Amino acid sequence: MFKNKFILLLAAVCLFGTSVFSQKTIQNVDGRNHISLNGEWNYIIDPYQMGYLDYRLEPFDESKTGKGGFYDNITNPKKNEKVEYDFSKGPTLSVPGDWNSQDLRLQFYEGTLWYKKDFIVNVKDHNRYFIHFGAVNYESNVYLNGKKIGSHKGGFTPFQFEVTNKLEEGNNFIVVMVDNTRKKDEIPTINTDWWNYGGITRNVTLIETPKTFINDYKIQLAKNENKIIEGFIQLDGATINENITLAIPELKIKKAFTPDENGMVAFTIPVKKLSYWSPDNPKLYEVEISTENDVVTDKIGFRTIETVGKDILLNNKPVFLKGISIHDENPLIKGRLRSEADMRMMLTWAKELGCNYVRLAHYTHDETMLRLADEMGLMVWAEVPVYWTISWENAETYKNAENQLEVGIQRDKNRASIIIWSVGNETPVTEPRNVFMGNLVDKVRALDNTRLVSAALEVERDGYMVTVDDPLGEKLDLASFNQYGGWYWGAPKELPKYTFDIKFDKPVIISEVGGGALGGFHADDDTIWSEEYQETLFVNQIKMLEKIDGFRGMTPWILVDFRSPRRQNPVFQDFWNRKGLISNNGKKKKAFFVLKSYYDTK
Ligand code: GCB
Repeated sequence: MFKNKFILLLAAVCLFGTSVFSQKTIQNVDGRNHISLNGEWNYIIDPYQMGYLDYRLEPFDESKTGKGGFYDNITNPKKNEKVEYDFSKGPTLSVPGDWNSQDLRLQFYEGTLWYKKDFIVNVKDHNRYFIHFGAVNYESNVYLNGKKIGSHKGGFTPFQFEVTNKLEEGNNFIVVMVDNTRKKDEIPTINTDWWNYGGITRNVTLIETPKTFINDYKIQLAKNENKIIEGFIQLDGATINENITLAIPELKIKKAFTPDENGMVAFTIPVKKLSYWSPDNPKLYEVEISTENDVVTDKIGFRTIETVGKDILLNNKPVFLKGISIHDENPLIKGRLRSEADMRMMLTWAKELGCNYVRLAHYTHDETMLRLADEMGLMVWAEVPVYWTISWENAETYKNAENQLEVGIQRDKNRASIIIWSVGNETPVTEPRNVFMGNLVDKVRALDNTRLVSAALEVERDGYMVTVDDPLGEKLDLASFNQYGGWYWGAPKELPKYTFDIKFDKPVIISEVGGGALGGFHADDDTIWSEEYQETLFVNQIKMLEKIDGFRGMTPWILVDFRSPRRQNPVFQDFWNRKGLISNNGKKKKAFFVLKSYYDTK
């Protein structure tokens, strides 16, 4: 009996897709008709989940108690009615934006917080509506006009809920319960070297589409083919046999297609002459996809990327990756990047450093960041937060990691800037980990065969010999690893004595290298935390790395100082990781110029 019920439940879950992981989201949200739900949202800090659980820790069930949670958003209680919350009289937070940087009480907060926003819609019967979140860290329950519309977990990937027939004409309100409690079995796990910024950190958008609309598309060069554009277009809706037109006017491409019974069209289009996307020529073509009722435009670049022996070839030419690592954080506000201007600031600093490449560590960054990288000519290493020591043997944890990877690839597959998908960072070599990460590599290859797959591995040391021999390396396209000579091991001046034994005949990419310095602190170059120490570390690193056979690029750690609860030295750190080449005040440290002059001549 119980078993039958369980099977039924399982079937229901599959049928109605109540998974808390992200579903495929609409491609190119900004390219759709939409209303932004960004702006000021009222909030309630709720460390005991008062707005969700009764005193027996059961979720409120209005049908039994007549009393609901904060999602009811009661605003004008009757004179004898006891209501112990009121969004409308409470303070507000800016969305997008983490909560930690907006209210001093929340700087270290990890727990539950409720958001509420009123909005007005003129509902059109012939359209469909979706509420789309760019990212919410970490778990969320979303309610529209007092009714739950869905849940989600994963702090850096987008998700959406269809709200057709659920919106009211005129006034509506949305309530989001967010919980950023760290948990061992999640992705990431409890231990990270970055701030656990909570809240609705990215855009919230109400998307309006026709009944049948262009849901998704991929338009890229085929694997290692520089004269064939390949991809698909996917419709969603009742009349998925609508004809589709794909136009790239500058290339004189205009093709009409009839989709199959699933609303899908797969195509290959030969092209004669293309201006290839590269850092020197970040050419993007205007692309237009249309049906009888819908039209979406995008800007898309075309390039090839592959490895041959120890070389990386971009558009068939060897390229050296002059990079820097970047977190999604604006040091000037001590919070997540909130706007296109914030993101442009970061990438402009990378350009000033002479970069042609960035590592967007250690999780999926904002879609706008990738669009800017496309526009500004920066190649990108994109990553999932499979970081340090996670629960390798938990099947749910794996599902979560795979979902975050898949949703990131699904969202950004049209960005020419992305050349590498990374499946994780500094994970310890054990059999369960090799299986877990090996499966992620296979997943990436199944989803996208046009880009390189990598991970930031670790090194082993014996005297002056540094070895890279992680078995996962066999499955990757690059010999990519973090090494902290001059900081976590060895003195900066000794670095040129080290040699590397790398067991893979692949391009060598140093995914992290660096050391800390407090901006403005000057001393001799043997004094740790001084700018001079960091400067000498970089001078000698470069000497050491240049000797490595197959050295094809690097992303030193890191562009700017960033916040971390693990960095507690009150004089030199004060909750900042000081490995930035730029200080938290935006001032360039001496090492910035060492790396810049190296990149300028490379
Ligand atoms: C690493 C991690 C990075 C840390 C960095 C450090 O290897 O990948 O997330 O922030 O070291 O500063 O220790």
